[in-house]
Amino acid sequence: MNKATSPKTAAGGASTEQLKQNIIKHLHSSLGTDVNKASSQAWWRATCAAVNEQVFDGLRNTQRTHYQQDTRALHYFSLEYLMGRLFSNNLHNLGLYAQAKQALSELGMNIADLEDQEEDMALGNGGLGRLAACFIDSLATLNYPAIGYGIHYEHGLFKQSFQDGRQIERPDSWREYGNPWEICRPESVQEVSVYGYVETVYDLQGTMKKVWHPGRIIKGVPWDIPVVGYNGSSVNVLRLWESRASDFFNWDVFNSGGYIDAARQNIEAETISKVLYPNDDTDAGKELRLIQQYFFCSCSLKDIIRRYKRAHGDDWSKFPQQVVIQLNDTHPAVAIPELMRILIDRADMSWDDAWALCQQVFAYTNHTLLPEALERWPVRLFEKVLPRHIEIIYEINRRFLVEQVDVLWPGDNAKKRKLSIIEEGDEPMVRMGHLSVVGSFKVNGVAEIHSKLVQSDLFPEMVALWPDKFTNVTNGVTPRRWLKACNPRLAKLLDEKVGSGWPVDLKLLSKLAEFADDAQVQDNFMAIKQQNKADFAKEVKKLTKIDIDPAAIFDIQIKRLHEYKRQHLNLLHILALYRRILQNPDYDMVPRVFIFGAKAAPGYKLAKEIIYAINKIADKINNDKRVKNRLKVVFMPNYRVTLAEKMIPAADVSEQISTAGKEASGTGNMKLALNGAVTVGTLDGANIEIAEEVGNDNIAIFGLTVDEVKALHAKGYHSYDYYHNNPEIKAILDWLETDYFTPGKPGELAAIKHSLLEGGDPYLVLADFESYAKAQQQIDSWYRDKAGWARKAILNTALVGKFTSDRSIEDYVSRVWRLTPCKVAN
Ligand code: C3B
Ligand code: PLP
Repeated sequence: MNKATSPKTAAGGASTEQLKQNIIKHLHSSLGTDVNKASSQAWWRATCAAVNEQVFDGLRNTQRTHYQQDTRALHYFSLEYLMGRLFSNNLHNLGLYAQAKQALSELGMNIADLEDQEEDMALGNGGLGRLAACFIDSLATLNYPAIGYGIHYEHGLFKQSFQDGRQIERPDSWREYGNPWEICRPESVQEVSVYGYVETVYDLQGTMKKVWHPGRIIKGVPWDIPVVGYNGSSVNVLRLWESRASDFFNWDVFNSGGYIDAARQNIEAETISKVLYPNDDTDAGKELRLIQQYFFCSCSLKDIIRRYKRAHGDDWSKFPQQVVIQLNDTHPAVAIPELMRILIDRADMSWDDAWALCQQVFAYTNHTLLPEALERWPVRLFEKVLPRHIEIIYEINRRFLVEQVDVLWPGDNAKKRKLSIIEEGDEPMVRMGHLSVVGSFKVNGVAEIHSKLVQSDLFPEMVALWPDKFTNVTNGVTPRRWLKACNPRLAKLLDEKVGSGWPVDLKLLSKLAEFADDAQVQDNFMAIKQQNKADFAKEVKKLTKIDIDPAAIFDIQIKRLHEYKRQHLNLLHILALYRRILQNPDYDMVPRVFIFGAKAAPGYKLAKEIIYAINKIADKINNDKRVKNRLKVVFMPNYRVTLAEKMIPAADVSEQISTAGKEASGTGNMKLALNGAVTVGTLDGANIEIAEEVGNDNIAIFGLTVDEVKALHAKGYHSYDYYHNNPEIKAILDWLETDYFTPGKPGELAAIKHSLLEGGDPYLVLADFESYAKAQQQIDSWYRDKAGWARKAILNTALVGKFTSDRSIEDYVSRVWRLTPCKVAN
């Protein structure tokens, strides 16, 4: 291994022997058991404790260095962090994986069995939460002072299973028996107020002051999860807040005999951090969700201010130099009026000074254009939950309309209505996107095309007001977790071919392109893919009892279930293939296994119907002898980070088939390409940039472009035309209404047909069907040419170096955050 880039063995350079002794020490002293009777859980925990000795050394060093150097730091505010497991990640980042594997093996344990003892930390829904997890990995790796703030949910994203093909949700209790990676910090508890009323008072000089008399006070208890950078030098922190009642009992109520009432208040306070909302679009309107947002923003701001004051006392002038806060979508936008409140009501700052400060601190990332995901909160709800904040929002809005909008568009009331942070109507609403743009110094989208659409379609007037405010930062993924740790065979080949520096300099992978036509490298590359597929086939057998053949094309669509992501387009094409096979028993196709992984939001009916249809159709096809194994369909239950880590290295084909303009970026697309899968995709989100990098010969692009989608909608889209004009589409949709796939129960799968016909097919599934089927045909013919396919797969891995989250972070640093790396001495 190259010395300059190999991860250091962590502090003290633990040897295998030391590690063994430490694991046994922790079996004894932390777990109270011994080698003869310890369970796998106990072995896992003892190993975590041994690893933590090194993690905590790094944490202390990092915090000391940042404190001594009084560094400017990034504060990432996110309601979601989809971390997955930390065991192998921490070992890899500390450079200890091989030693730990060896140490455990000498102790008679298999490291993979221990890895399976860990529950996923699934405190997020999908792309947005996983992005946050990749970003904090890169921030630590690049030695940027940064802290992630969020909620310490007791229950993460629900666990999914299938009963007769239907999704069943069960609660996720990821830390039922405690989580070895976290540290409770009672010394940094914060209190947060909600409800109540605002009183206007005047001091002796006659100056008006607003006094908020809260109705309830909640305690925020921080839990710190160390975030170990690759090479172990910086260890940053993810600080997650848990809610508790501010006093265990409300003594007044208790003393007057209201024991039950007092206990109930306790439960209500704890409810705030109880569960993650399982929607990946919006839950606006739900009081608890607004309280969650405010709770973690308020705790985090107070934490930041506490730390700032320790170094700078009451001198606020350096605050914007020291603190930058990134709002991960609008979910934490209430931090803007909260900081204003703290500065004005608590620090006695003038409005102008407070606002000037706020506007230097916040930056906002937009992650979606979907109208249902743009958060809007009823003013009524704000008045009830955050009565002081709604006043502040009104004042922010008043000044914005008078000082900005009316200056650029004098007397233009339509513009004012459109730009107002408060949407008028029977039920006035607070527009959190508008608030975020007005209160931030930078606004970015997450892929080139998305950032353009944010500017042209979502906030064109804001761009006219502040052209320099808007920018792009294309998403990325951490190659440590998403290649080195999850695909060790490929990682080894890359070490050999391009050197071992690629995990921190992913562009080095481009050197692999030189070997794209080298028969030996092609064989090696495809042999690795084959082994990964064989491993995954065993997993499929274990979890679903379905046999799949690793010689077939593994065609994978993994992501949340959403109409815009169009799993049903994939399904219609599967039905088309099945029908062609039935009509022509000799139908010639390369055997293909279509594999899905997706959770549907529990309240999203059609999404659940799509899951049911895929499962029912899979049942039929997988058991139909006439298919002769040309076609298999598998729906993996409980898609999550840990499953993604097994699926991605085994994929030949990556399905990225959203309606153009709807997927802001995608990050699964990057992970699959990085692991050598060929994308079938629309010109949407980051697919466009992937195509630019890998070249059109190495990706199967299909479908309407963003402009064509707009033109079609403008002209008037009639999905019935496609139904009537394309006999294959008609036959497939009609098939769904029969009882062919649900014997004795005709119509059980009809919801999909109805959404595409009577429902108007809002995501243009039928419009893109023909072009999609052609792209799939293309994949089939590409795959028949073995060397040609190997070349494409290799070039996908070689040419997607741009999509490391390290590059995204450097883009944020230069375009938004202005941070300086801070090397931490061991
Ligand atoms: C997602 C978007 O849907 C993806 O296109 C994007 O890659 C990721 O964010 C990360 O930027 N997203 C999400 O997961 N949840 C939301 N509420 C909004 C967007
Ligand atoms: N869910 C999990 C577990 C992931 O790992 C990812 C990204 O890889 C996503 C969701 C987001 O997938 P996509 O970008 O395809 O929406």
